[in-house]
Amino acid sequence: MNVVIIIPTYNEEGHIGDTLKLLEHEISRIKNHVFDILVFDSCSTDKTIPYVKSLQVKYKNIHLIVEDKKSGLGGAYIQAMRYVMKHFNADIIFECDADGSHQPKYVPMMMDAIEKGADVVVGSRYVPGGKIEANWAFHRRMISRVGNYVARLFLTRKFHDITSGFRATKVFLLKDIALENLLSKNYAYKIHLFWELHLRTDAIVEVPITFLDREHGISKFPRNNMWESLKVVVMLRFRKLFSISAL
Ligand SMILES: Nc1nc2c(ncn2[C@@H]2O[C@H](COP(=O)(O)OP(=O)(O)O)[C@@H](O)[C@H]2O)c(=O)[nH]1
Ligand SMILES: [Mg+2]
Repeated sequence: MNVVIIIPTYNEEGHIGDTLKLLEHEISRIKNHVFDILVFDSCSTDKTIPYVKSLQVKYKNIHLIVEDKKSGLGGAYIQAMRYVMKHFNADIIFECDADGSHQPKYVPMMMDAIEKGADVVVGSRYVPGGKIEANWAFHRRMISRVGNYVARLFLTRKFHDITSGFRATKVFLLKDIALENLLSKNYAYKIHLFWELHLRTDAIVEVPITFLDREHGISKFPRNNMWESLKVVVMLRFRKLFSISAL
């Protein structure tokens, strides 16, 4: 299969080098699939962009797109996914943070789940065996826990980590979704995208991961995204209630 790992970046000079090198190490050990990495940057003002460019000299499968104006995490992913669907012959798209929280060592396990028939694999912090390292900032940990709790309460109890940002998804599903119409262009896009995916397939598997805290830089999670996430959850429930069709 052809796999593209999308890494969104905004000022990740402290991490992007290690993340890319670790990913290259993991994917070099997987012989039966072809991997590309697409870094989608939103005009980082630090050394993220030159750092990625320097690694492109060594690793020919690293691609870089820099958008003109910061459009938010969802905006970045929507553009990156549409680019991949247009320009790569990809079967699988990974969503993966740049800051080391999503450990590349889980990529082989996630690909195993795909090989066994999963359409969507979620790196899950909230299934048995999964965890978040204790040093993740208290407020960030609470937002994640409460966000997941509310999303599960209003949407579906079937899954445990609806807001995980570490996922592998079959492209045929993404092609069926009008990504530009997702209700959020920021972090809450994850909830809506997951909702649309679960309407289209039963083959969603959660695999346990240990989520590490970033060692450098700061979280880019905008505080007001808590309310946006709540709004998205309520709107999705409302749509379901009144049988308003999926995207
Ligand atoms: N391209 C792009 N990436 C972003 C944006 N906001 C956050 N990111 C990236 O999304 C990932 C998750 O962000 P992070 O700050 O670690 O959020 P947290 O872990 O949820 O607190 C990181 O790789 C960030 O660099 C954005 O506006 N554009
Ligand atoms: Mg992070």
